[in-house]
Amino acid sequence: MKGIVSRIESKNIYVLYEEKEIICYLRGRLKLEAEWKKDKLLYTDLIVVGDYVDFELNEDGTGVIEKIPERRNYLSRKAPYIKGVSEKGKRFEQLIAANVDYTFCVVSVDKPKFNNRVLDRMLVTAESCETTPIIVINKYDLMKKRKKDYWYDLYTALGYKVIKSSVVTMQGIDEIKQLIQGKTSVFIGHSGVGKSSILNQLDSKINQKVDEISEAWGKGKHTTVTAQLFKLNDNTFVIDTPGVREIEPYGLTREDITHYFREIAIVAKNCRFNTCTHTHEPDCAVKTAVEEEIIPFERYDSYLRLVETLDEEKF
Ligand SMILES: Nc1nc2c(ncn2[C@@H]2O[C@H](COP(=O)(O)OP(=O)(O)O)[C@@H](O)[C@H]2O)c(=O)[nH]1
Ligand SMILES: [Mg+2]
Ligand SMILES: [Zn+2]
Repeated sequence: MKGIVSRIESKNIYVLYEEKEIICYLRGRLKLEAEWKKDKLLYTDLIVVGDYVDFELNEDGTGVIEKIPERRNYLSRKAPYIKGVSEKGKRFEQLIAANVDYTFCVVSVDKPKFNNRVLDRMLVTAESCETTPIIVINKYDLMKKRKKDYWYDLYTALGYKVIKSSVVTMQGIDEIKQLIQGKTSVFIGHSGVGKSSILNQLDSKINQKVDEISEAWGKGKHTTVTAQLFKLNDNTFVIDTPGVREIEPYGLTREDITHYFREIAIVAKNCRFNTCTHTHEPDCAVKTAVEEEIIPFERYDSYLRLVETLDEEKF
């Protein structure tokens, strides 16, 4: 029988089959076969939410997964540093979801404060995993007139799809509802930006817990503990993810990062040296473009900081 993984809680793999969740386990043999995958941090990474799996039903109503599924793509991030597991500061890949069309990168105007570097990291993560990023700037009801639309305009100009949303005024919610039709969409973003709140508005089937105390985001509280997939109709799936402190792209080189900062990639072709790091070299077209405000300073700064995290890892 074929189903789709809707959530994973330690060894229990919940598989959605004909609108029911069936608790499945991995055949022991599979775990052995996967031993070579030791560089993948977690055993749960063998299977991830969004995977299509073949399973056999046991008499007690549970199921056994016989085969590790093939994936069209998967969204992953750099796993947090774990003492004893991450040798010599090396960080592993952690899967977030499989077979993803859209990665909704959710940020908020305020509470928590908008942070463009966090957004840029999510964008690079989404694109480098071959998913289409969609930016959601949530809590637009909290937007001060003075700051209005600066970030919306900036990212729209870069060619991203940007949605201004609010679950208070319901601005943008219909647009999200339309976009997700016929797709698998995963919602990522820092804890407290409103991912679960938005999902609750998309379909009456979804009833995710939302942080009740509005200040909870400040304390790093995570109401959503595991990724959870919802099937809205035969070909529409949405995935809520727990808020994480950091979403950093996994396994990228400096060149890759440059590639995903679209406007920097275009301009960098005109640097004098093709090894230009856009920091101290003469005739750097990127620095010139930043000075001339063709490349927004915030994007340049964000780019440099992301590249810096790569350099740190070499030690
Ligand atoms: N003002 C305002 N508050 C929101 C909005 N969306 C969510 N919230 C609040 O933000 C807090 C965190 O929401 P939650 O959905 O749990 O965030 P998540 O951690 O990203 O899933 C809750 O107190 C929500 O009520 C919004 O559009 N405007
Ligand atoms: Mg949540
Ligand atoms: Zn340069």
